[in-house]
Formats: sequence, C-alpha cells, structure tokens
Amino acid sequence: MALTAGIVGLPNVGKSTLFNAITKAGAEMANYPFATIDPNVGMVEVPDKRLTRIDTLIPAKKLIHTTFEFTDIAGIVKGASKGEGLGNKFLENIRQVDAIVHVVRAFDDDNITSVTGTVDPLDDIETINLELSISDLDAVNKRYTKVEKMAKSAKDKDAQEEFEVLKKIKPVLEEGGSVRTIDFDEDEQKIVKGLFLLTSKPVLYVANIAEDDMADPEGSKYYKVIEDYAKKEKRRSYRCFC
Ligand SMILES: Nc1nc2c(ncn2[C@@H]2O[C@H](COP(=O)(O)OP(=O)(O)OP(=O)(O)O)[C@@H](O)[C@H]2O)c(=O)[nH]1
Ligand SMILES: [Mg+2]
Repeated sequence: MALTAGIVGLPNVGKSTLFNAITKAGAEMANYPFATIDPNVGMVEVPDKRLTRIDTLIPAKKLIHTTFEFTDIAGIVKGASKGEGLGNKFLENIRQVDAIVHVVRAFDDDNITSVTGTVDPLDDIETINLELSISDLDAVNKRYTKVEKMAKSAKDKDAQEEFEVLKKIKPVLEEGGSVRTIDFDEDEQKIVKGLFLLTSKPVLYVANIAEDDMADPEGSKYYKVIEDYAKKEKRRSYRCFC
C-alpha cells in the first residue's frame, strides 16, 4: 500500500511548487494566496535498488516499486479554525495520511506576497501547528462526549481504554500542543492511530530556501531557525522525523 503525506503551510509559501517538484503533476503555482483551493493529489514511485537487485537474481514478471502519495492542500492562516481565510475544513482531506510535510517560507523576495507581511519561520510554524492542534481538539471533543458515555458501561472495555487515551490527549491539545509529544504505550498507540489526529503524525519540516542559499543551506538564517525548531520538537516527540 502507498505511503501517504499531506502538505501543509501558510498560503503562498511554495507548497504547490514542492508538490510539483516531487510529483511532476503540474498543479497551479501562483503568486497570490489561496491559489490552491481543491486538493491536488499526486503519486510518485519510490525506486528501491534492493528490489532491482532481487529482480536480477530472481527475475519477476513485473517489477512494482512502492509508491508515495502526496496531497497538496489550501494554505492555512492564523484563525483558520474560526473561519479566517478558507477556514480549516479542508484539513479533513489529510486526516488519514501517514505523515505531514510542513512547508515553511525561508526566502526573501519582495515580489512574492507574504500573508503575514514578514518572513518569520518560527511564527509561521507555530501558527500552523496551533491550527492543527485546534482542528484535532475539535475532533477529540466530538469523540470525548460519545466515548465518555460508552465508557460508563462496565462491559465496554474498548471505550474505557479509548477514554483514558482521550483524557491524556485533550489537555495537551487545549494548551496548543501536539499529540506526538505525549508518551503512549503500545496499546495506546494503536488507539491514537485510529483517531486520525494530525498532530499525532510524524512531521517533516521543509525549509523553502532561496536559490542563492542552495549551495550552503546552513548559511541561511531562516534554515537554522527551522532546523532548531525541528530538533527541539524531535527531542520532545516520541516519533518525529525531521
Ligand atoms: N523567490 C522564490 N519564490 C518561490 C519559491 N518557491 C515558490 N515560489 C513562488 O511563490 C509563489 C507561491 O508558490 P506556490 O507553490 O503556489 O505556493 P502555495 O504555498 O502552494 O500557495 P497557496 O496554494 O496559495 O497556498 C509562486 O509564484 C512561486 O513561484 C522560492 O523558493 N523562491
Ligand atoms: Mg498551492
């Protein structure tokens, strides 16, 4: 089965540009916020040298490499959960993905509109992560009331276990935190997976740096900020790849 990832970020930061670079799907890229409204979905093959090697030893009728599916969605702005911008309802499109790709603007260019008016990677990351937490909190709150009732029945062990997990998650989301920073045992992790929470997924922060910084990304002041944030989060997370 294909692995799946959802691309998130502020409007006009280069999400569709990245999506096109990976998938060659030719989605619209434009210098205005909310160029993407309906999600773009693209699939790429992930070549695996080991598979090719096995095929030379034991030839197969057909060689099928695994695939990775990317979904490029609309940009999120501060207050999206309260209806700002396009709102955050489209986050539902990526609830079921395996991982989140978080694109952060890390280039100066007066010709490319910034919805915040500045280039501030840390503020941008925190804005998006807060909106993801709020979206998860909505989902958890809906589930909480329902599962709380079910858990009162002594026979419903599943509901009781889920309720314990929801009790762990809710306060973290209420503080604007991410579910991936909570420690869960193996059984709890299975329950968390079934809740399809965006902040429980591994996240890959992508610094969209200027072409001039390509030769020495670490020389970019913006890159460093993003890398430091990702490293800090990794320390706090039980599973996060950066
Ligand atoms: N200077 C510069 N411009 C870039 C870079 N990456 C993307 N752009 C430009 O930024 C604009 C927005 O790019 P998109 O890929 O459409 O951005 P998006 O995040 O998908 O935007 P929305 O769908 O509106 O949220 C386009 O004009 C791109 O050509 C970059 O690294 N440097
Ligand atoms: Mg776009």
